[in-house]
Amino acid sequence: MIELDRRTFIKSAGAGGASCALATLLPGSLAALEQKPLQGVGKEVASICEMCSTRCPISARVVDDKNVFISGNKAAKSFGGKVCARGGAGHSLLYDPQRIVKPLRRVGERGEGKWEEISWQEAYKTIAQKLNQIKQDHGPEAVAFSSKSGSLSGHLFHLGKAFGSPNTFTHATTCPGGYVIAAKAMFGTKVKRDLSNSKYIINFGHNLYEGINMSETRGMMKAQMDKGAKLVVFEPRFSVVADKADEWFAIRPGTDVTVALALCHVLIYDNLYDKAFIERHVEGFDAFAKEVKAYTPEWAEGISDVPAKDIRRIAHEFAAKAPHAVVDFGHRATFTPEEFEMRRALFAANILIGNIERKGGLYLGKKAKTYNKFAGDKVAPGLGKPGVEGMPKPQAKRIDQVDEQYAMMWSSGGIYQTILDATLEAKPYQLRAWVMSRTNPMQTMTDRALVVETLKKLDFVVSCDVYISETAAYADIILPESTYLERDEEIADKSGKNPAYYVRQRVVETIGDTKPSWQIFKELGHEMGLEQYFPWENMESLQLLQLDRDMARYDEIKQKGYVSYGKPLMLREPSMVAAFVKQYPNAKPTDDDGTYASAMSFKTPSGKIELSSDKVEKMAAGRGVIKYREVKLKQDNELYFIQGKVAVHTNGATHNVPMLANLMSDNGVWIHPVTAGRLGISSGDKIRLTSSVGSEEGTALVTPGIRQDTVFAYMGFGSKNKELARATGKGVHCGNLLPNATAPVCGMNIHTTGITLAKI
Ligand SMILES: Nc1nc2c(c(=O)[nH]1)N[C@H]1C(S)=C(S)[C@@H](COP(=O)(O)OP(=O)(O)OC[C@H]3O[C@@H](n4cnc5c(=O)[nH]c(N)nc54)[C@H](O)[C@@H]3O)O[C@H]1N2
Ligand SMILES: Nc1nc2c(c(=O)[nH]1)N[C@H]1C(S)=C(S)[C@@H](COP(=O)(O)OP(=O)(O)OC[C@H]3O[C@@H](n4cnc5c(=O)[nH]c(N)nc54)[C@H](O)[C@@H]3O)O[C@H]1N2
Ligand code: SF4
Ligand SMILES: [Mo]
Repeated sequence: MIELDRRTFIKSAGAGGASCALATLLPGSLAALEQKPLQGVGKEVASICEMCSTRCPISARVVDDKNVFISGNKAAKSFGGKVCARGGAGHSLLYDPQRIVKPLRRVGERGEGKWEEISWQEAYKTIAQKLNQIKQDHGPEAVAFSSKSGSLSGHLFHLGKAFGSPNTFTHATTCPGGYVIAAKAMFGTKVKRDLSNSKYIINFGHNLYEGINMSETRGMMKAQMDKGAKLVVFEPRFSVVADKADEWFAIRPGTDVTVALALCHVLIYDNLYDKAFIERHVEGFDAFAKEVKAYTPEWAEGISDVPAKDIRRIAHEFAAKAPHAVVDFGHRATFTPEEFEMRRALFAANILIGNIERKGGLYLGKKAKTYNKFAGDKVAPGLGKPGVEGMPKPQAKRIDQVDEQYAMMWSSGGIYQTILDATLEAKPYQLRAWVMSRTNPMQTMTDRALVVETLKKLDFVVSCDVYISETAAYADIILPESTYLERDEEIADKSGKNPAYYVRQRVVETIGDTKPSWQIFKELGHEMGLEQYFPWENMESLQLLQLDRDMARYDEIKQKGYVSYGKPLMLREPSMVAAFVKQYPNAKPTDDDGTYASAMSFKTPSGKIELSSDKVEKMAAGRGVIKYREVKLKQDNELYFIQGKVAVHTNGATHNVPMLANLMSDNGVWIHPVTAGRLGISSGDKIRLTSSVGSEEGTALVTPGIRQDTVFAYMGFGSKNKELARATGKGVHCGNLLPNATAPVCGMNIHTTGITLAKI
């Protein structure tokens, strides 16, 4: 057993080679193993990146037995054969001496940093005994399972369901929940944006040039650089997207909904909207138009600080480029408690100009089944979902389904932060254990102190990670997962305008005693006596089940890594439909106008797009029609505190990856010169940020690129556990300043709050 006390930590962190010195002390870390040459498994292996959950297709090879060179998979055209800086740094994670490569058991208090190495068998046995005991005493629902979505969450949740618990959670309410629930309410399903073909893009704080998604980022670059698209950005600070925009408006945080509604007001009352489209495909227009009457640009200016004349002009410019224009509905949807209304208002502006299934607008994903139906032919093979018969039906209700208004939340997403309420206040019943994988809520949920309290109160906590993350530091057992470069996973659907599949494949032989998620949770399932629910032998047998044992297809996807079928199709785009019909002789006959408009259907109660919704009204009275409600995000004497992504780090995940930590290890706090002057603060000064729940020390970065009433910090910094040595204590910990609050209907965890600032 090795104890890492604060003095040892500071001593080693102060030295030049700090990270290695510390790592040699850490039990279960890679540094403890003999460093052998890297063994690749093939010359060039097509796989999938996991440096962030965008999961871009990559191609990787081992160079000189000691490094992995990663580039984009050229077969995936929209990704341009490229990776971002984080994607290129995968080898730095793989070979990091501080990575954990042995299961660990806590031997001190939670969070104290005392660990011992144990065998996998011992880890499984301990977890199985603990969880089965809790199940026997309190029912399976007393255990929550959480993971960032992806292959890993699939396997963890399968275990959770086999165990009988309904309580499975992804990061949904800290990220996409707002726009996904808004899309479900309006379109009945998720929608995508066709940025690359857009001639006019209106962007509300979607910073694609730092919050990177290779395909969308490149799409927007292409639109701007090759096609001369105009980009208008509403953002409280001068982000990189704002810097590359034609126009930037420093909007007041949390007030985007007013500008979006005012754009809709102008589109409707200046007669700029697509009446034919509305008549044919949209329900609830009249109620919406009536509500929006009061939401004039002048009204919006008073709340958002965006000049009314600009809102009016932008609405006209936007409509002039219709339908090849788009209001980007954003990604991280946690700016305001009114996220549901805000994201619906952004969708509404798109619906009004009829850009649905048009180039440069919004569209629905075309998976094999849909695509083949239109082609009248089996153009793309499907992908099987190997299921297991007789899975137990959970007896208890989910902890987040206490109120009808949250009924649209999908069950493998869930309202993540309700784990805190259920543990601390037994609301709606007592949680007793939390099994998590690839998630670091201590950084990425809100109110760090509350998360600590929750983890301390639980009877049992398991974390599966590649590091002793800030959250894993409070676990009883840590399971070391192999990095993505060392593991195989299922074939995944990557369909966009046409069907596509891709697959993660192991690039190098496993280093250390780590395992992939599918194996960890299967083996744990066996130990828990649930082996009947895990009939597959290994990943290869799972993949073959997905492919209906088609060996030719198996070989193709393993060789290419990414396979797409057919031509891009947007149902209302005449040129695309014409090319499609030409290609497929049995294709469904088109309408008279040469499109598939009449075949467009939506999974809403009316089968149409619902601008206003009876279903929503029944779930949450007063919300059937999109409406503005005032919110108070800060006290009058406070400043808004907002956050965002930085290009060289991912969420609460990469701050200890050596190469990326070297690039950036601190997050200066952006403050406007007028605000800084008033408080006597200069760039480089040590400052204190204080909110209703926490206080953080940081370094000032005085810049005119932010509103006077707002401060900004990149998220994910300032880790407080000593094991994450390269990140510990560096910068402001955003989650420590944010109170835990939940938005209506979509359940989002809110990331904007009020703070006061002072020079130290
Ligand atoms: N390099 C990098 N790329 C990533 C990630 C990463 O961590 N690092 N994470 C990935 C993930 S998980 C996601 S969800 C996406 C997220 O991508 P984005 O949605 O772009 O995420 P953020 O950078 O968190 O937020 C965008 C911007 O919103 C601004 N903002 C804050 N409050 C408001 C407001 O009230 N109104 C407006 N209009 N703007 C506001 C912030 O200043 C920030 O610049 O990025 C993905 N790509
Ligand atoms: N204050 C504030 N909070 C935020 C945000 C913000 O902007 N501000 N952004 C939000 C957004 S958009 C998102 S998506 C969430 C993300 O929050 P989370 O879902 O918590 O995910 P990450 O922070 O991306 O990664 C979590 C953990 O995954 C581990 N990990 C990395 N690779 C692997 C692997 O291959 N296997 C396993 N088992 N573990 C691995 C990392 O070490 C890390 O500890 O955070 C949200 N929280
Ligand atoms: S955006 Fe970058 S880090 Fe994220 S998956 Fe793609 S290449 Fe990897
Ligand atoms: Mo996210």
